[in-house]
Amino acid sequence: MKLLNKYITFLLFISFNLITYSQITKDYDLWLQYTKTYIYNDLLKNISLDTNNETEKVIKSELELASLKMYGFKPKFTNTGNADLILKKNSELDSSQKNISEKVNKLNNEGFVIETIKNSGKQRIIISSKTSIGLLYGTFRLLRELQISPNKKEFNIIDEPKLKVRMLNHWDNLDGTIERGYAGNSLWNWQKLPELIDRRYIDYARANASVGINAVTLNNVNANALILTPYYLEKVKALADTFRPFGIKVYLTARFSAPIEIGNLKTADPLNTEVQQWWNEKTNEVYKYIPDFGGYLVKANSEGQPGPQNYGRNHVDGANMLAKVLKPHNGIVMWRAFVYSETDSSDRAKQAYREFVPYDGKFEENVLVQVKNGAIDFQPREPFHPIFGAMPQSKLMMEFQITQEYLGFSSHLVFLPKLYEEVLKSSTKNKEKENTVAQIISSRSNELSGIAGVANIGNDLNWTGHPFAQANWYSFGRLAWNPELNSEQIAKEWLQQTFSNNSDFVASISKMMIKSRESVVKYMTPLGLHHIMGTDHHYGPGPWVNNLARPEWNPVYYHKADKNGIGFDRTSIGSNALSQYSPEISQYFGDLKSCPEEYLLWFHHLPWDYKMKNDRTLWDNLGIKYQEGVNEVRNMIKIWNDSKKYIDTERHQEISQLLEIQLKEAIWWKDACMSYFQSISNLPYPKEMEIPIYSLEYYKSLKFPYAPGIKPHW
Ligand code: GCW
Repeated sequence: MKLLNKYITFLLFISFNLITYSQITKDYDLWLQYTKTYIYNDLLKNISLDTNNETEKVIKSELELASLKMYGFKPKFTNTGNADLILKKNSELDSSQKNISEKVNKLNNEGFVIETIKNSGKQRIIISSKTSIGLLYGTFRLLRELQISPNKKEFNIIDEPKLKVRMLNHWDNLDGTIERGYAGNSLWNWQKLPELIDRRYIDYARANASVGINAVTLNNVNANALILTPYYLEKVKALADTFRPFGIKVYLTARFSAPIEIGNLKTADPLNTEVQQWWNEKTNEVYKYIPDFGGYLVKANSEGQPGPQNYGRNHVDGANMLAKVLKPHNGIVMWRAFVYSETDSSDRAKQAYREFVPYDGKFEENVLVQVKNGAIDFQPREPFHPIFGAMPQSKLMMEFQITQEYLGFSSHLVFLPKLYEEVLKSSTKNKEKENTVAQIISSRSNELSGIAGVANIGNDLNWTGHPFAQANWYSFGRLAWNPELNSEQIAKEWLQQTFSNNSDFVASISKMMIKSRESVVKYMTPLGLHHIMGTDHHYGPGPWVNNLARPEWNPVYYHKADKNGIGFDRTSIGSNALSQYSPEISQYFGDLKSCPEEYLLWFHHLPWDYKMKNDRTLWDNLGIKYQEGVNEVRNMIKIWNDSKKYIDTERHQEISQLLEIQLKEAIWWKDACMSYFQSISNLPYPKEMEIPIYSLEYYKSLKFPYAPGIKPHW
């Protein structure tokens, strides 16, 4: 009996570990699951590929892994024209493949062609590009196609990235914490680098390359100058060496006061020759470690970061000084436009435009001005930043946030491409004219262009804290490659690769993902409300906060609710932030008849009894929207429960549990915000709305000193 018990315990132990192990690897493997397919496909049996460089070795090992997992065999690598799959640079294609070579010739260096040809009576696939990196992208593309459509045998794909720099911005600190990180600590183990190359660095690079991300800034924009010292540069070099075969360049943030902090100079004035000399030497030193170093990302004169204005200089002086020292090395500067003045008491939404637009056309050609998608700060919904329509002579780079600082951290399922798409598709002139944000940031011929996403990646086993947050990393990469892609398509292909190819599953869950962004807007900041979250950590609602040092830090500054009404008047009789848009757009948002309800309180201050399109008052609609948000999360839970049979129990359960957090917090947002707004409007809740569970005092009393993403208050 005793022996039997021991045996059962042993079995339980084994099965528990197997379950845990499979969950861990599935979560860990991201969208590169290469799930076993029972459709026998011999496309990868014999592969012709040179392995002359590190990138080609990466291609080989990815094909081996994928083939083994999907089909159960390892491909044979040959060097003959008889292979099933032939990977060749266009310079190496033979004369019979001239038409493929012509197609490749028209593409940029990272573009590729995948084509099925017939020779010697057999079908073969050719992947061709000008470069090995292009071949790597082509390989990942083929593997995606094979996962999405296991039956497919004929390919006719031509593709190339529309943006040059497709970058993740890690807000990782040298102490291992991540500003606004909700998926654990930093991946970069500075202590053990450069010797220890964690397997995760390689898998991180694979994941990035698979969606075309080719640039990473390793450290926080709230920068620490120490990253530029030899002690760290040696470690940065180890990461750069690891990422290089995957086509990924490393960039660093440059703390503007570094010449003082690590260079022993008295000043960091960009016009001072000693300072210029210091940056020149420092930059040369960086390139000795990392010959293909990408360049510097700079947050200057923003939220306490030092910058040229400390010396009476301006953004152009600062950016161009760095651009000049990077130029000989082909490096670039990404100068952030996320600024709001410590002294300017006017509408914060207007300040970045004011500081930057006068300098249009003055930046060096290797400077990208990095602009957040909206003028405030990564809110669940913001109209596009007016700078996008106002600096035609400058190179503008988009900054999106992938980490969910204002969108429920990594506990809420929110599919962000809907937000990205909305901004990218926004027309800066008028609804009809071709002048979208996507077009503005895309490459004009061969010029420098870029897009950055603030990473949501940490050392959690599943990388992103929430399995569905992996979709945001994936989708950011896909949209960076082609900002015109459709978010629904991206959701579907991500699901197919990550979870299941079952068409019912993909149809219902992609629909749920697509709706999720609007749901979070509804239960957090409906009808154009914004910036009403808790102070510092930004966790949960805090619309009542009114005691912070600067007016624009306080939620009350943004919603301006009083007994008569609510909303921020940005029309000509208000702050006139609308004047920063083109006349057509300004008219569109400014006129109550055309302003979409989604942006109403962003641009208008309206009475509580203002009649909306559904003939109900603004007050009623506020409650209705908050409730809809909550109801939609309930519906997500239902849809997710119904999908149980399609995927593994472990990930299914994990996501169900996370959805419970989302529901709890959606109700909290609704209850706290509506209780607070009711204390001002003194109106009865609309009948559609469930009455708040607790009192306003209760919601106000909640404190979260250990919320993730900030340095804890001990
Ligand atoms: O979104 C805000 C964040 C800060 C961040 C800042 C920025 C890195 O709350 O944590 O700092 O924006 O983008 O610089």
